[in-house]
Amino acid sequence: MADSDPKRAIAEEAVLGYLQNHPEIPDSQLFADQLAADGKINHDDIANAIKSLTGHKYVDSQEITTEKWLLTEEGKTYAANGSPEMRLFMAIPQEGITKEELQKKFDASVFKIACAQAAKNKWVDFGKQLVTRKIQRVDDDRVQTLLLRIQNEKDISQDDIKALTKRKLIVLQVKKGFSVRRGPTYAPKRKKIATDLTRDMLQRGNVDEEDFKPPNLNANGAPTEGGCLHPLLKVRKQLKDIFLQMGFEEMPTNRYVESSFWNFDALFQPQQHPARDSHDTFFLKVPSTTKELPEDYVERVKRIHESGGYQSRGYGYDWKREEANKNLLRTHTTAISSRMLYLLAQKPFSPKKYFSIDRVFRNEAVDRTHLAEFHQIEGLICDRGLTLGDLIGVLEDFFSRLGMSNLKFKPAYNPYTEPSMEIFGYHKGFGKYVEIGNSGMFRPEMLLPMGLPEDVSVIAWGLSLERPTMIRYGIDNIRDLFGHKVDLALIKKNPICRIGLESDEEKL
Ligand code: FB9
Repeated sequence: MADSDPKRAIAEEAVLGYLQNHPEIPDSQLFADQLAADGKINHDDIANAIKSLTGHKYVDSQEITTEKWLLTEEGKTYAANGSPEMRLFMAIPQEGITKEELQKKFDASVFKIACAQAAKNKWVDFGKQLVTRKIQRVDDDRVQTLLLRIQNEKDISQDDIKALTKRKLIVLQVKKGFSVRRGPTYAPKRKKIATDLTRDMLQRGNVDEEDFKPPNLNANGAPTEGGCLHPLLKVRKQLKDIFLQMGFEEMPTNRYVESSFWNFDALFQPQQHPARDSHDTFFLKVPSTTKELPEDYVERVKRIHESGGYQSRGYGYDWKREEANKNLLRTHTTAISSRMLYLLAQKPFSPKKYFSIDRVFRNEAVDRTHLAEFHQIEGLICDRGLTLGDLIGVLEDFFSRLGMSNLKFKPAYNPYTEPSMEIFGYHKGFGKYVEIGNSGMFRPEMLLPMGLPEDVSVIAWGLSLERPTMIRYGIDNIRDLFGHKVDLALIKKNPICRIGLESDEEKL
């Protein structure tokens, strides 16, 4: 370091050299002023040298603060030429003088001050006609005297300091500096200290003569630019753990492209349902239609839509195969639930608890909480004789693990569940109820055509991944969480996610 910056080297040499035959440098400011003569170095160089020499224990140094009163430009003129009030007094002849006459002798700003001060000192009388002396003579131009004393670094009383400061004739100069003494490893010259053990040293075999820089064990290591998880993935991990702890298994959601059949028809969602037009759904141009569907099952779905069955009267419309064949970007992971339930029905029945967390796409207006895609979280339990009570029970268990308690349920409508409920949970952080999801019991018109036994019912619920993440990380605009506008700092520095496990102050 020293060798790279010549000024530093000069400053170090000056400090170490001076201490060779002086016990200390009492004030680095004064020391620098003496050195500044040859203008090569200034106090900053000296200060940096002292800091670095202190770091290597060549010297011991204490920070000192020196205060000094300096005259302002105005103060300097008064010190040189006398105070304006004194000069005014002197300019008034015994017989007095008209103000106009007197004014001519001074420039405006000074004349004003002179009059004010002379009046205050009761030296002068400003009559209607004439300006006259109130006293015969003024012995001492106190202001000038005080200013000169300061100039000669002599002390004056606090009151005088206050008066002169008020007249902006003096200012306090505060200087930071050091007092320096020889340190434990003092040497007149800085010894080149080795920072690393090198091959040459080993070859030269004089390692123990080498002077090694003491390792700075408090130095921060090189920042480890390790990977970091996007907050969404942290919350997703939390939710996966909750599902796995509750004995659920994850459904394979690695297919964004879905056929209308599995995304809508299999869920008993009628083909004229508003969600099935391109205003809400992204339909694919290529490949625009699905290749194969389980024909016998399709037949049963067609029938249940057209004319019902299983005590349902269906929708009574003309169901079109080509509509079901249309490919789209799935609008919900419930499309995967329908596939998995259909597969489950193809073998002897065994109860199942499934979950999915993955992207879904909806052609919606983008706003603070909605993008054209979000991550849906879905849970379903398929078993004999499940009731709405079971659904409510499992929801209370699930959301309690997310720190949401005393849930409230509001009747809702989904084409594929009856009854359906919107779920509301009390959020301590917000101090209010927030909508935390939707749920219901899959309709028999969905389950029976799949081939599931009559007494098997399926309870299910869904929520988004973005909402809990925004709440957990205090993000109020979804565009700050997901997409090209995300600021990487948020990704790099966001706290661990322990939803539901947070202490109160952690709660948002
Ligand atoms: O996530 C939502 N809210 C939410 C969830 C958790 C949370 O914080 C947690 C603990 C800290 C806070 C809020 N919602 C669902 C509710 C609203 O945000 C809603 O306005 C937006 N919804 C999305 C859909 O928007 C069009 C969230 C998304 C949603 C809605 C319904 C389902 C899935 C996602 C579903 C379903 C379903 C129903 C029955 C059967 C199967 C699936």
